[in-house]
Amino acid sequence: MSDDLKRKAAEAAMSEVKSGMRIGLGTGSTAKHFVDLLGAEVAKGFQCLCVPTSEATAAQARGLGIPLTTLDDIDSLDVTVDGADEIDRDFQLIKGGGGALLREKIVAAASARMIVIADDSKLVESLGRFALPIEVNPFGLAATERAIAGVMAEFGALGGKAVRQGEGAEPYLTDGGHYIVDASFGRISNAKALSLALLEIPGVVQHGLFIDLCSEAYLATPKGTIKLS
Ligand code: ABF
Repeated sequence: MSDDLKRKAAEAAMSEVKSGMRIGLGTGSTAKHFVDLLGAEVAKGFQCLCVPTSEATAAQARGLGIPLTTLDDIDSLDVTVDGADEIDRDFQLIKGGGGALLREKIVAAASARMIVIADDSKLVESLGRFALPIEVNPFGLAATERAIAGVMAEFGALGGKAVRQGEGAEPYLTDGGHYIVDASFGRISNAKALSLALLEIPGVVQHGLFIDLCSEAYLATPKGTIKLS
């Protein structure tokens, strides 16, 4: 989808940030536009204190002179602006295709508001077309993958297996030093139950289902940007 639409969604979300705010900075190609736009405002005197959701976003923000902090140093954030892989009309999300889901979820949970920015191809009637990224501890990987396959069978993804991100002996490693495995569920009809079932698996660190964390989104379409809330 065009980078121009991603930029438009990011521009729309800029109207939500006010000088003095504490802001969570998302990860991914759409969030990157938002960080660029915020950096341009900071250069003109806009005041903010931000928590990045990945090392990549931290590096981008530092390069733009955006003041950064951590959730160890502040209690909460006013707003987080982040991308998504899928969003449904109940504001349930799949995130983490870019591998940053753990920090993204920690930052979103510490924010009074989470605003998703995306092009309208991310809006779905039901979640699940996009494979669900699951962050797992490398220890006991095969046992964790078997347990995930069990959950997949339980939730209707018969015969499904989780597939590790990365090539052969070089698995993708998250900022936290974990692996990401992708699980294709097809249609996810009970995201809450699936979330709980996955979190019951000891080797699962976190997964990309974001439930009850977001209630606003700017979706850019070729005809203009719409706000869902
Ligand atoms: C992050 O970036 C992720 O949670 C999600 O996987 C991804 C969306 O990427 P993009 O904006 O590049 O489509 O928000």
